[in-house]
Amino acid sequence: MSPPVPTREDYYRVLADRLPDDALTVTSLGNASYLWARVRDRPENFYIEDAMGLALPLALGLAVAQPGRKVVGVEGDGGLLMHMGALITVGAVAPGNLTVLLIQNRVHAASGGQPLTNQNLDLADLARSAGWARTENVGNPKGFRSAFLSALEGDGPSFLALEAKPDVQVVEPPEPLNPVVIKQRFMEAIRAPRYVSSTFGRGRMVEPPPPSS
Ligand SMILES: Cc1ncc(C[n+]2csc(CCOP(=O)(O)OP(=O)(O)O)c2C)c(N)n1
Repeated sequence: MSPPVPTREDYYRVLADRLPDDALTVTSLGNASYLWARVRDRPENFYIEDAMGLALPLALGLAVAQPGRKVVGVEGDGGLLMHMGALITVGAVAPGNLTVLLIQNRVHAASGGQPLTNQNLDLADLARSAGWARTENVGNPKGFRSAFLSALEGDGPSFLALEAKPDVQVVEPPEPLNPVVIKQRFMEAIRAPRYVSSTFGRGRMVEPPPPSS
């Protein structure tokens, strides 16, 4: 009998256990974010709502902007297929501090479980040919634990495709995710400068105030 396919939560438990305190996470829409908010909510989490396939490009931008921190992006396989160009761009930019966890459930879970256009792609192989430094297909939480530690210790970008059971049932986040609040909380946590616009595009970047003691 073949071993049971792990759930997204099985992997998230390992992630919560092993994530460095100052690491940034970007999670894709649906349960990718709702469940992560339940397992380990923190200001350094950026939860995406609705925009499919944008966890990877956003994580790439953060990794480049914050080279001193580890950045972990969680993307869905449907989202990756929709925005395949991002896979190629990461390979070209090659930020060493970026790790992407691909939840490979082979369906569009958050919209009801429709099968992917192609359920048999070896996405880790695609990432490898695009120039990612580390790529691995992972089938269980134990394998994930060691692959994730190696990814954190070594130079990336790392792409770990995690074989997971589809979770069509929507998980309730601890509270409704408000995109504006999520963005502001995240920007404060990473002390990101704020863009203040003015007429005719002459905006300026404003440094955040010093942290209150
Ligand atoms: C551009 C776009 N197209 C379609 C949708 C509708 N939609 C919401 S979730 C989803 C499926 C996401 O699948 P996947 O990225 O594989 O993540 P999973 O839910 O399986 O973890 C779809 C098609 C959307 N939000 N955005």
